[in-house]
Amino acid sequence: MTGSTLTPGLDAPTWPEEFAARYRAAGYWRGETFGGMLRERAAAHPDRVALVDPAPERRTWTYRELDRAADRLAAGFAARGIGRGDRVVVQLPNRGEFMEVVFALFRLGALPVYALPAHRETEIAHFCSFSEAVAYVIPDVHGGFDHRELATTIQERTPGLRHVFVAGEAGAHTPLADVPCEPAAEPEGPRPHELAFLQLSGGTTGVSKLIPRTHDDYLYSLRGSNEICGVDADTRFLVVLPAAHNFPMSSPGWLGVLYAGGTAVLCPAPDPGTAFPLIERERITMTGLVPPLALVWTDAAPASAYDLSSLELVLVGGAKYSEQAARRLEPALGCRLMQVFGMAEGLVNYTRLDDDPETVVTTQGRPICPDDEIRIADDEGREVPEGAFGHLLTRGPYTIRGYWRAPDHNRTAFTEDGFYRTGDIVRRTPSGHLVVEGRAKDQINRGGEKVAAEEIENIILGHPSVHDVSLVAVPDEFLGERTLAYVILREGAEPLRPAAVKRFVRERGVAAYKVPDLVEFVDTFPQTGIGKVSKKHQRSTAEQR
Ligand code: OOB
Repeated sequence: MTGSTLTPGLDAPTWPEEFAARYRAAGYWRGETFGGMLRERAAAHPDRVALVDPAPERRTWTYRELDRAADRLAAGFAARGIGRGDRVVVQLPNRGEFMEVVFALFRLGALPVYALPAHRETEIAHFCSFSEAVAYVIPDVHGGFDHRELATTIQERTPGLRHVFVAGEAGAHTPLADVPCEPAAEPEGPRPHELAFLQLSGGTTGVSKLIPRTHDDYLYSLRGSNEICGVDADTRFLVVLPAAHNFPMSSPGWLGVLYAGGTAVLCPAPDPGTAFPLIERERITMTGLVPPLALVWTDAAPASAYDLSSLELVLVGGAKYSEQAARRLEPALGCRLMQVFGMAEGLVNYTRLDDDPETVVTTQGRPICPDDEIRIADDEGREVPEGAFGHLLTRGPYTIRGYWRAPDHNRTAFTEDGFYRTGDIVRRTPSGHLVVEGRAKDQINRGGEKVAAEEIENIILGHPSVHDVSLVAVPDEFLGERTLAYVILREGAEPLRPAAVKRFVRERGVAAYKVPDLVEFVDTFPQTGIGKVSKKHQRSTAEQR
């Protein structure tokens, strides 16, 4: 049996022992943990700057300071009963507290559940209740939104949520600043093969799935990414995208940079007006962007008065980057481009620094690891001829074997022999690079932000005037795709305006990027041969509008 084994305590299928042994023997899994990694770096170069949080006043953490902050915060969390295996929903923006909190949790073996700052009541309530979280960590106010009020509502709905910690003015909750205390003894901490955190899936179903990543597997993906991207102790990485997302975290991201002993600089907002002065002031060498942002930077850079000459490499990924846009980046920003096609479930592909320029602008890269197994299959699961396109399936040393506590979903999302069905349609070039041609999953990729159609359809179906709804992607020059909700009203229902549908979704408390961009009322949906809604047909109708 080459499928997967369910290990007690992990709450998810994991790699069968024969694979685990192979990955250890190959040197991918080295028995390190995140807590141990920070401890080692702090011992090796205590005074090097690990983190810079430039706003509102510039704060820095040396490796020694970050290590110590993590220890003290871990001791404070432990004193409040938080320990190994406990889940803690972390919803912090790009601020230094984010890294202090997650390293404190790593040290205890407690599992951060990474929420995005944009998430609202519906998502957070699900993460807290589904993960049976014992604590929730928030900023006070971020982007004009008061997270403390949301936390109060969530706590009322989730009896098991014992603590709310607030970075800033705490109101009715516990100030995060009050938590740290002197550690009495070293916590026992997690084992390398155990879970480090739960990442969120882009999702194709009604609710996001949780992705269980281990210390061993994630640390390997950092090491592999660092080698490919040339990350070392001199790298100064600007964290532009939300730090909780897998791309800015690990491709190579702030965790990769900390692994290498470099410096991560936290960017409070992604616009050139905020980022360019920081690149100049902090002598940034590397960053990662989603395609729409790369476009904005490409347009803004030539006329910018800021000195961007320290930039060596910009990674672009999360959604398809058009070839035309890709060709413009290097001349405009005066640095190298690398495309990255990754997923929080594991597999990450990069173009390489020694690839020829055509490969860099026309492909989405090749896998990190020689033991990343790639299968490109037709609808029946048969491998397609070399160079033809098909469904991408993958298995390897840092790709999960199953979602957390989701046995039913796992049966369809993974093959019996443990391959993850990515839902992406790709082809492989003779050099082994992948080109993303499309998507089979029912998801809209809104400039890197993923919207599961079913999640939003379920919400709109709750409207008393709505009989049926279908959410599809429409092409968009800037975002790549936007969302369009086709709505059939109930017979005799009051006519609705598109704005009322959008407001209804917003008021249910979801991230703003999930509110439909467009709403159209129709009488019927096109059907497939067996009577299902034909989204393919709807997408092509939408394209011709
Ligand atoms: C990254 O991770 P997720 O989990 O938010 O989304 C994964 C999905 C992929 O399955 C694919 O559908 C899409 O996002 N995607 C791309 C892409 N990169 C991701 N589609 C086309 N071209 C690309 N370059 O988005 C993510 C995780 C780690 C590194 C980079 C991106």
